Amino acid sequence: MKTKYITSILGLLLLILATGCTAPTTPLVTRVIDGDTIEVNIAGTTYKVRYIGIDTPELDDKRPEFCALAQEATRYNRQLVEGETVRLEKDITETDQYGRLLHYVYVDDTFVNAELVRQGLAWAISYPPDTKYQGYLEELEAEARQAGRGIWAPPIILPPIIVENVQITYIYYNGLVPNVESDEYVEITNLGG
Ligand SMILES: [Ca+2]
Repeated sequence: MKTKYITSILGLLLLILATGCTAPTTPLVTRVIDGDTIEVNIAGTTYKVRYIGIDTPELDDKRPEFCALAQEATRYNRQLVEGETVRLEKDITETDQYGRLLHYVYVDDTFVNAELVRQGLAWAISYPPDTKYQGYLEELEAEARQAGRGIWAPPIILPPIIVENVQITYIYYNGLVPNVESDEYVEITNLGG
């Protein structure tokens, strides 16, 4: 009776050792920070991962249209990777200036960086020397732009804003291209005599 008891305790211990003490080495996504940054757990350690080859709008952007797209990119990223085990592929550089791991991220056959660009929720941005898939990402960006998805949605006409006798008739922001404002302009009407 006693021997049987000890045997079962030993069996239980072995089971715990076999399962609980082996931390999984496959990266598991524990948190989605925004459209292009996640946290992964690899063998018990948490790392921040920044997607490479792309950039998504920032959640703290004061411009409402950028902020809304940042939220949409975060939501879509969450849908793709949250709670999933992923495959991480590096290019040349290991980490950025903030110590984040720089990676292309895959869930099964889905290339996450590319899907964000395809949906118009990320720009294809070249960060040399990490440019392995830049041609492909730019093709997807052209496709998203052509289809007017997300970042590339057609101009939005805002309600009129009147200051003194000057009315801001339309604000166009077709193509929210970072640092390049060429597709954006404001139309003003002078209502005074
Ligand atoms: Ca970003």
